[in-house]
Amino acid sequence: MSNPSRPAGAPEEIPYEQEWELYHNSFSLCSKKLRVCMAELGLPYESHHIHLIETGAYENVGRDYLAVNPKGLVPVLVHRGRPIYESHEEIVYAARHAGDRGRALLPEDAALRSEVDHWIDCASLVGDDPMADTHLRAGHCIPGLTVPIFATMVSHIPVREILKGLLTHPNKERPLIFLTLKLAGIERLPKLVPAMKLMRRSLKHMGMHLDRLGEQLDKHGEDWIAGASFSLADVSWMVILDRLVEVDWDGVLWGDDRRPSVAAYWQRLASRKSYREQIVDMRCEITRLGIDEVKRAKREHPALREALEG
Ligand SMILES: N[C@@H](CCC(=O)N[C@@H](CS)C(=O)NCC(=O)O)C(=O)O
Repeated sequence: MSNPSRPAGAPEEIPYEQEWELYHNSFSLCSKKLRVCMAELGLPYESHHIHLIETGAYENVGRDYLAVNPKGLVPVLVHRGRPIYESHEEIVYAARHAGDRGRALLPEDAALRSEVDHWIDCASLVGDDPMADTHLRAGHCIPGLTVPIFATMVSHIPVREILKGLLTHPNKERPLIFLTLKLAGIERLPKLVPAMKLMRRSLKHMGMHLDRLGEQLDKHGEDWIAGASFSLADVSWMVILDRLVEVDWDGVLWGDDRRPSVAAYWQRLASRKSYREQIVDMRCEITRLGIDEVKRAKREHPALREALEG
């Protein structure tokens, strides 16, 4: 099988001990997608947790990890030493190597498969600018909608750690954004005009994607995106909806009887064992604090709530 998304300079082989190994981060949405996928497929793997600055340190741009992914991005899935890049391709690769369970999550029937592919794609972060084209992909709405929790999480990271990224991170924009969020704090988010613009656009477009998701669920009236069977499309959307809940967007997007099919779908996703074990139980302390602090800031500063939710 070809490996089309191998970044320039990436290795063809990585030293390994287990058939499957996963380089991932507890908070990263794409990493959660892989953890849930591997659990649903019943594939055990060796875990290599890599810190990003939002969880405490720029481990992803250290020499050791750049030897795994020269772009410094997680997740990377390694199969018998062969690295696979891009989470939406990694989950398909893993399913293809997981026998009957893989065929259940990635149907062979052509019509069903193209439906699953469509919903995987819509939930993906593709290309070098995953904040562009928010109208095309729900996944591209996620960076903008994550800003409030970035602001609370980064309040627990020392300035000196964030500054290190100016020397080491290949994308200097990232440390600068985190520094700005650290100095402003969540209360002053409404004053950060470009961030607010991105957030509002992302919220509007996420609403449109969720409308389509609701229509898809209503079309067949079954539990999951492609019908009665849980598939990789649901894995991909579990992590999208989880992120919206983490950042307290669920009320505005599917609370108070808005989008009831999406609300019911979320309840089904959240009650899966893979969700509990691979997402909830693996949240780090900084994320747990960040979740509470977004809610508290919105309670204590009605102007902030108004600016975010409009
Ligand atoms: N298209 C890639 C996106 C990977 C990506 O953007 N990963 C983020 C976390 S979700 C990351 O590693 N960010 C760290 C950084 O940019 O420093 C995929 O789907 O795997």
